This record gives sequence, C-alpha cells and structure tokens, in this order.
Amino acid sequence: MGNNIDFYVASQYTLFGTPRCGRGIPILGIPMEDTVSFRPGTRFAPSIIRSWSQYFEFTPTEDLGIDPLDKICDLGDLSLLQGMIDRNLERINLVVRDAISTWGRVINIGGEHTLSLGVAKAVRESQGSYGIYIHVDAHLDSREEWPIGQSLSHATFVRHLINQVKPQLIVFLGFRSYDREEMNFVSRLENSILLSTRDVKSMNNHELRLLMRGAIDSYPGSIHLSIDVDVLDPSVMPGVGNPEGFGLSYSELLRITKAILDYGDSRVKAVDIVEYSPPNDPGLMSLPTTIRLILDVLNYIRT
Ligand SMILES: [Mn+2]
Repeated sequence: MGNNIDFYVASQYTLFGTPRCGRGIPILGIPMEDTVSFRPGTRFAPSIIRSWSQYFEFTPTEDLGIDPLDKICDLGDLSLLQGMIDRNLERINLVVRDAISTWGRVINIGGEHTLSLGVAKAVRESQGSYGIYIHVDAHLDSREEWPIGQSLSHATFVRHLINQVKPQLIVFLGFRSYDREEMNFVSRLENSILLSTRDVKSMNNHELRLLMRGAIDSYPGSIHLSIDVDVLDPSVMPGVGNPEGFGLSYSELLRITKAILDYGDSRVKAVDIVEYSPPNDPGLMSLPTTIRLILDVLNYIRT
C-alpha cells in the first residue's frame, strides 16, 4: 500500500472474519462523518458491521454455488481527521486510488455519502478517465447548498462530483425526496438517467435489466456504484440519518444491484455502501439487512 499505510487503523475484527488484505477484493471502512445535516452516527457503522458480522451465517440471498467470502480481504478502516472535509476527501482519494491500482477494485463501507466524491476522484485518477456514476439513494444529493451557506455536504456532493469528475453518464435510481431547484439541475444534465422510486417499482425485473444493460453498454469505461441505504423503506432500514417513506423493498434494491454488477462486470471499480447509522437504529434492527446487502454485493461482484 505504498506510503499511505499510515492512514489505516487495523480493526479488532475483520468483516465476516475474512483475512486482512492480502488477496481478493479489498473491503475498506471509511468512517467519515463531517457534514451531517440531521441525525448523526454514520461514523460508527464500519466497526459495528464488522463486529456483528462475526455472528451471521455467510449465506447470500441467491445461492450461486460459490462462497462470496472467498473473493474478499479486509483493509481495515481509514483513519480520518474529524471535521476536516477537504483533507479527509484527499486521504480517501489517495488510499482508494492505491487500492484500485493494487487490487483492481474496492468496496467501501461508510460513513456519510460525501465520501463517494473522494472515491470518484480515485476512480478517475486510477483509470485516467471516469465512466458511469450510479447513485442509488432516496435523495439526489445535488443541492447547490445544504445547509444554506454550506457548499459541500452529503446533500450537495453529487454536484461537486459532476463538476470535478465529469462522469460520462450519471444514473439516479430510487430517489423520491428532493428540492425543486436540485431537480431542475439534474433534469438539465446531459447524459443522465433518472429513475424515481415510483419508476423502479413500476418496472419488472426484465425491464430493469434491459435498461441497466442499455445504459452500461452505451458508455465505455469505469463504473462507480454508490448505494445509500436510505433508498430502502424505513420499515426495512430505519437506521439512517435522513429516512424517507415509500422506499424500495430489499428485493427491489437487490434486482438493481445484481443487474449493475452483472452487466458492469470487471468495469465496476468501486462500490460504496453508505449512510447506515447505528445510533439511529432502534435495537440495531437494520444491521442484519445492511450486512446482507454487503454479502449480496460480494456474491454478485466479479473478481
Ligand atoms: Mn445520499
């Protein structure tokens, strides 16, 4: 890991008890939480996911006859500087870039959604270009400012990503709660696909897969998949900072994820699973679903 080894904290547990990296697809915890606008707590997600994962069966939802844990190794957590957004994003960029260069791809466990901006820069710099950004989220995260006066936060970072990283295609999936101004902004984007929660729910699996395949085939280059778990319904995933009703079911999210990982294949350079917030999770009832989502991503991602 070159000179960036100082930025790691080796955790007491590894995810699902897998070896530290190593060989395989690396899992990196990014406990960034610097720009929270409502209920805090995402910084605690990577460590609690690791410790609880020891006690689960490692069975993915769809049994493909493979052990998804054979594919991965654990990088531990990134060590961050509380409240220092720019330095943290730069550190994420450095370490994720190293990880992609060394292992070909990386799976990041957040942390707040803003970390995906650092990951996007790392994808761009490791590949020399940036292809498709896929934003699976109840929100568009594309406000000009939020809170008012703050340019960079977890509610605005996609606008920075568009301006700084310049994706060839941006896909918004599962949104249902937005400000009119940010909707106007994303509707005017060239090379974008917008599928609201209602749209996703109205499509069958075949239609969804056709659409994902068409999108992925029409642009070459890297794919960066960023999943905010608040895209799920609060009855499934109450443990988030900014819950929104009428969310996706787990099987709807799984269809989307599978289609992207199937068609994206080796072009998928980074998957971010962000915004799980243990302090906002009554009885930690969202934790089994969060762990299952990680396991299902491991099951479908190509080595
Ligand atoms: Mn988000």
